[in-house]
Parts: sequence; C-alpha cells; structure tokens
Amino acid sequence: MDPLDLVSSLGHAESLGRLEDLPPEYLKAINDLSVAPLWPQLRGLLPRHKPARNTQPFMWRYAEVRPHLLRAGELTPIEKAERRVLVLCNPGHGLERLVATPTIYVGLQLILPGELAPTHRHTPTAVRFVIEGSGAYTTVNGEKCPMEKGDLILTPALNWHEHGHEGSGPVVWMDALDLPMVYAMEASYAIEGPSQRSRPDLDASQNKYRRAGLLPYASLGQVQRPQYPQIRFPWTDVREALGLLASVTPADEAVQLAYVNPETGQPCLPTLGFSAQLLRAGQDFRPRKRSASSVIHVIEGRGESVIDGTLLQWGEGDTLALPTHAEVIHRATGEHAYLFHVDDAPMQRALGFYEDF
Ligand code: 1HN
Repeated sequence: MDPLDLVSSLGHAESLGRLEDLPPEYLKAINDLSVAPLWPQLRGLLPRHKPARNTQPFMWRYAEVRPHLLRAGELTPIEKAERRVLVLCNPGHGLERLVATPTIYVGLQLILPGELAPTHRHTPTAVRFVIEGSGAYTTVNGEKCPMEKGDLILTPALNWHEHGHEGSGPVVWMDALDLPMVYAMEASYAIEGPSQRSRPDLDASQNKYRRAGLLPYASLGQVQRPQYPQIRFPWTDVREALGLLASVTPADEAVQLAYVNPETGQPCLPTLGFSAQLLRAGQDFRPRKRSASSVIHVIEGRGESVIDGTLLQWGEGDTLALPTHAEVIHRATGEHAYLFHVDDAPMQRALGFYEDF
C-alpha cells in the first residue's frame, strides 16, 4: 500500500485546515480571548517521523576565534566582564539566542594571570573543558580544582564557583551549559557571593575517586550518596584509559568513555552528558543516529566529519555542532584523534524519548 494511502486509512489527513480557511471574525473573536486553533500549527509542531531542525552542522575554528578572544583580554578587563567569554552561536539560531544546539550553550572563556572571576552560583549547570594554558583553577563549593589542558571540571546547578589564575600566560577553556533549557523554563538566575579562597579543599574528589572500581570504604554504607562526588576529571587519566580501552576494543567499535558519577555509574550531571573518544587513524567511524543534539570539541589530532552531508575538516581546538537526528561520519586523518563530546542525552532520557537508530 502507498504510505500516503496508509496515512489516510488511519484517519489522518495529508493536509490540515489553514488559518486562512477560517472566517476572519471567528479568528478575531478567539484571538481576542487569547486563544488560537491548534490544527493550522499541528504539523509544524509535530512533523512526521523526524523533527524540524534549525541547528546547522557547523564548526568554529579555534585558530580563527582565539585572536579575538585574546583581544577581548585587552579590550575588556575582568571586572567589566566577570566572565570573559565569546559565545559560539549556531548560525541556524542567529546571534541572539546564544546556543550551539537547541539545548547546549558553549563559550570560550579567557582568564589572564592574576585575574579573578568572582564567586557566584546559578540554576544552570556548567562544565569547563580546558583548551590551553596552565596555572588556572576553579573553586567549586570550596574545592579548588587545578585546570590543565583537557581537564573536565563540573559546576553543577547552584554550586558556588569562581575562577582564578596563579600561573603565567593566557588560559582558555570551553564552557558548556544547559542554559538554553533553564532559560526556556524561565528559571535562570544567579546569586553573587564572597570568594571561597579562605576554605580551599584542594582537588578532594580527585583523591577520593582515584581509580574505577575503588570507592572510599565509608561510602558503601551511605544511604544518601553525594549527588556530585567527582568534580574534576583530569585529562591525563582519561587519555590513558582511552589507550587501554583501545587495546581491547575491536577495530570496528567505538573507543569512547563516558564521564560518570563514580558512586552510581550514571551520567555525572543530570542534564548534559560528556564523553571522550579516541578516533583511530585511517578508518571511518559511523555512530548510530541519535535523537540527542551534541557538541564535539577536538582535544588532539586532525580529521574530518560529514554531518548531514556537510563536510567539516577539523584540527586541535576546533568545536563542532551536531543537530538532533544527524547522520554522522567521523574520520581521523593523520594520527589518532581525541574528541570530547557534550550531548543532551541525559535530558532526553529523563523526558522518556531518547532514541538511537
Ligand atoms: C558562567 O557562570 C560562567 O562561571 C561562564 O565561568 C559562562 C554563561 C552563561 C551563564 C553563566 C562561569 C556562563 C556562565
């Protein structure tokens, strides 16, 4: 049977009534009551089989953005910025909405030696992924986390955080936040607070959760587990773990590690998911199509991706946006490449509709 006949046999019209089909006085009467008919908009809200997407497959080249970020360091003192950030805006959403994908905000943040980005906490959840430089730190609820290249640092919703820089040279990191969702919920706000520098608890979660399979003994008896036991995930450990995983993973399978809560094995944050991938040289990697949107940051290496037919050739420091339901091929050209993924799969799972195909 023709699929269109099947649709009509199920009682679904191919096209629904339009606004113009309604008498103007009827429309005015209901509009005056702040009421609108659903059917002219129904197919737009619920397209058949695949969502409508404005997000473009897109790439921001680090080499192109970096000079402007450094210039911002000259143009705008930290006191006038609080957070000196250039936001990566997906062209499919324009420059106003400040989104890389519908759910993921991404910015590149610069801190210079001696600067302090003051303490605050807010309802959106954030992570930092360090791109270059050394000697900066983020203090999260009193825990002082060093920031070295490739480190992932979590600042969960409503956790106090501030950034400082005790080294030399610029430090740049990528911020990823669930801000678009929280803002859409009309729930986004911040509170400023005093510096936490008086009570630094140096990198405590790193020392407690040093190795997979080993937990602080006392935590076994805890009825209430800490919501965010591990705050920092150092790149040196993740890179080594990826190398070991690669050595036992068949050539046609993904070498990818999820950043999880070590107490529960669940994604380390409730809204966004994070993973690191070793892309082996010289072979195409075709992940399953996913309902989640995502952002990929190139930690090391060179390569190219075809995303919904768009070819993006990437190198170290570049950042890519992937729409929901994207058809994706990645390949490393040259040596192995290392990718950091941010996705909204945890949010989609919580809402009950995450799919991969
Ligand atoms: C924020 O708090 C930081 O703490 C960075 O470094 C970027 C973007 C939007 C809202 C809050 C930070 C942010 C942000």
